[in-house]
Amino acid sequence: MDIIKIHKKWQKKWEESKIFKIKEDSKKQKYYCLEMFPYPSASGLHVGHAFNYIIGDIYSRFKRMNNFNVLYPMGYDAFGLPAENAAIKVGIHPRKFTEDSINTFTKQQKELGLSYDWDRMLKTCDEDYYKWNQYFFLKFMEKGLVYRKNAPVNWCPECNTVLANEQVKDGKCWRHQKTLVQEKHLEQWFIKTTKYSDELLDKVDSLAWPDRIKIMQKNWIGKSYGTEINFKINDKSWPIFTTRPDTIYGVTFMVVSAQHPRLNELVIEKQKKEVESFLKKIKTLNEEELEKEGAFTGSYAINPLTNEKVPVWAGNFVIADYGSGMVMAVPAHDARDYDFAKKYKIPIKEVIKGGNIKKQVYTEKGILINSEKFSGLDNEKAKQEITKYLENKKLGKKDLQYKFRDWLISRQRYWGTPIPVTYCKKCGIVPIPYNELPIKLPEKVKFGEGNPLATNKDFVNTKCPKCKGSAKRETDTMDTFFDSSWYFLRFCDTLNTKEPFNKNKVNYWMTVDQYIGGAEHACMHLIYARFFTKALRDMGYVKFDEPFTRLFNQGMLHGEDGSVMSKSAGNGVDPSITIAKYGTDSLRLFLVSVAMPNKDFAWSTTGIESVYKFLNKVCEYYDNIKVGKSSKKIESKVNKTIKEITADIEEFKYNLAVIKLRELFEVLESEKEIGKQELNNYLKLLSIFCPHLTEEYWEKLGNKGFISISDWPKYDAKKIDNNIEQQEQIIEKTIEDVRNILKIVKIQPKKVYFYLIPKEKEVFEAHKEQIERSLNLEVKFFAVNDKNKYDPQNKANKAKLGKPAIYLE
Ligand code: ANZ
Ligand code: ZN
Ligand code: ZN
Repeated sequence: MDIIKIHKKWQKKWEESKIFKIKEDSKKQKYYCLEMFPYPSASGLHVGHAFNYIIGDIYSRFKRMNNFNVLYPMGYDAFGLPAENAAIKVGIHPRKFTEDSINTFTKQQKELGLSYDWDRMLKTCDEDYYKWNQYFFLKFMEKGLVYRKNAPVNWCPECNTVLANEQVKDGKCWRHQKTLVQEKHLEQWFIKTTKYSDELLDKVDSLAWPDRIKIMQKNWIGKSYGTEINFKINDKSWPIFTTRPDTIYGVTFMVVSAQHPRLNELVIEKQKKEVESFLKKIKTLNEEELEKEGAFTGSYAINPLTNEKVPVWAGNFVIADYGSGMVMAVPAHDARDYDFAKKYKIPIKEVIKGGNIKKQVYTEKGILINSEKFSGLDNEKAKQEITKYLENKKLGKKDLQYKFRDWLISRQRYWGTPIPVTYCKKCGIVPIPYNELPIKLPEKVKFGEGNPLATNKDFVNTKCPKCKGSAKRETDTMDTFFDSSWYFLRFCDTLNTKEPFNKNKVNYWMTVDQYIGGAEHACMHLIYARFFTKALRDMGYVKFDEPFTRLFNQGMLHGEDGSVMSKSAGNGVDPSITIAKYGTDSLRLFLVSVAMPNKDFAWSTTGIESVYKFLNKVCEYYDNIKVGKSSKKIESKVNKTIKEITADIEEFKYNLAVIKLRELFEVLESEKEIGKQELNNYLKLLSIFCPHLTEEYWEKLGNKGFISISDWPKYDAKKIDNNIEQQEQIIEKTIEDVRNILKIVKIQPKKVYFYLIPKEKEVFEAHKEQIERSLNLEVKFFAVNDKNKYDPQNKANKAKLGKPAIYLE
């Protein structure tokens, strides 16, 4: 059999017989396995992507064979900037560009033998998908979860659009990692994600997700308990947020954000020039050279507890929309304040004992000093006492701050879902009525001259749905993360034309039992999808709180050169080429046999060659096998392997399962005849990794139906003979010992003598052939009490139970 071509035959048969098509079945337990759907790039898949899908496919096949009703769908996150940029660059329409990419993806995915229910395939750029984006947008609007606001926004000059907070990392665009984001003031659409801040935070602990992702989600929401304290500046009250009210006696200056909307009120005439040149300077600094910069405003603040006057500075390290956009600076105990004070020669006052603030900032716990009546208190206690005192005097109060912000979804780009509202001079903002959805993306537009929707008169000019007067359409489109926030719900009912999904279907299939994808989505996608689920729950669409019960992050695939595999690094391996050379089954088996799938590993040509050789041996074996009766030993080994592999797969320890499959194969090979059941079971175990060649031999052995939808083997505990298993281990260990000795000795011996505890002699004799074959040496056994034994070096007295003495000659 040709393992390079065999996938074609079986993929065709699966497709014709629609064996992976699935529907709700109340009698069966459901299982929903989902990989994060891909953005279809023009360059197609590399094996790193393939790895992701193969992990999910193996799991789905396993669950399916274990009699679960498995939902395993695939679709495409098809809107987005790259397609539009390509349109500008090479003049292909984004739709054509995207469709071509999707076709490439689908073809390559099919080649991998993935067991998707392809009838459920969806593309977010299809109007029967994005129509429901518009529908949910309007529903959110009805619920008060959508608003429009003029806000300072992150503008990427490269993307030519606004970005969400989550899409800005260290001041740079997540897509253009070198491009600094600029600040602009624009009217934008927001989704009120912060309504769910607490639930998004609290439910994190209930998720079976990798810890680091859970930590990232928590940090992203960033809930801080602290105190709001009112300082007086120029006779007006300016509140600040602090998590360290215990340090209030150490305040030596204040810092207001350079972007604070009321900064001007603080800058006195004499300081205007200085502040302006500071503001100019921080605009031109790039992130690497970005130090703590500031300028004195000329105003002073009065500390409410000490009545001391401290200078108010403007600074670039204070965030405008966190807390109140102003901080009380305590240079002795806060690292940023410390650097700032040193730089601008501002006094430093120690109020927590423990460090040496002349040399270094002290941020640890300790006892209060220089703090009037609070001196001597432990600082945790002092936080409470000082807050209480401030509350009594009406100078402050307990406060709570979140880092999490509402989701800015406006994008000034073409290739996305049009936001379904119109602007009417008379009626203001008017939502499009549901029965007029979808608002379609016009196909004929001009690219490269601003937002193609804004320059399209046919699109922009419309009638007001309310007064029928002339009106203008919204020309912003939605952030594509909107699309991916509910696609897993649509998969439950992809073809529904009347509603986004049927509630019963969604409640049957959801939640996603196993979600699989990269850690890069830790914040954006996973937060938005969790938000959507909660909002839809509260609107009565779904009955659960969280979309993804379990999350698995696959490891990164590296190229043979050791660096992360990517198109740009030039070390990408094309799965199609690999398949043409070694066959799909070899590729699949190789990708999961090197390491635990959540660990990084490197592509290796010798690795895949070894897998290819192994599979050829398996084929040769099945081509020539004499079906007969299995020995007790084989029965025991097969049952034990079933037991162990079943547990391994359940926990994604695919690589361990593969090792056991290889070991079992060696034992099968060493026998003269094997029973059909054992032969079948071996194929079944192998089938989730190598579904094509196992279908072939399943059929050859005379079985009916497809192995892909046969029952997973059950082990029979009674057939596992622990004695046999123990003996096997001793034999294997002994063989290994000899191999190790052979590595050390210089001469190549011809014979090996074993001195055995008498009761073990029989066991070793029974394995004589196996040992000889493995070592390629002539073998002789003696019991240690055998008077006639050949033992020139008196080794026999070293023999132990389970560890024979060895002599090579
Ligand atoms: C005085 C102080 C003394 C502070 C000290 C810290 C240490 P988290 O935990 O992140 O909430 N802060 C407040 N608003 C800020 C803003 N808009 N931009 C930058 N920093 C701001 O941090 C809260 C602390 O961050 C606050 O407590 C404040 O500095 C600063 F020894 O107040 B602290
Ligand atoms: Zn960008
Ligand atoms: Zn109107």
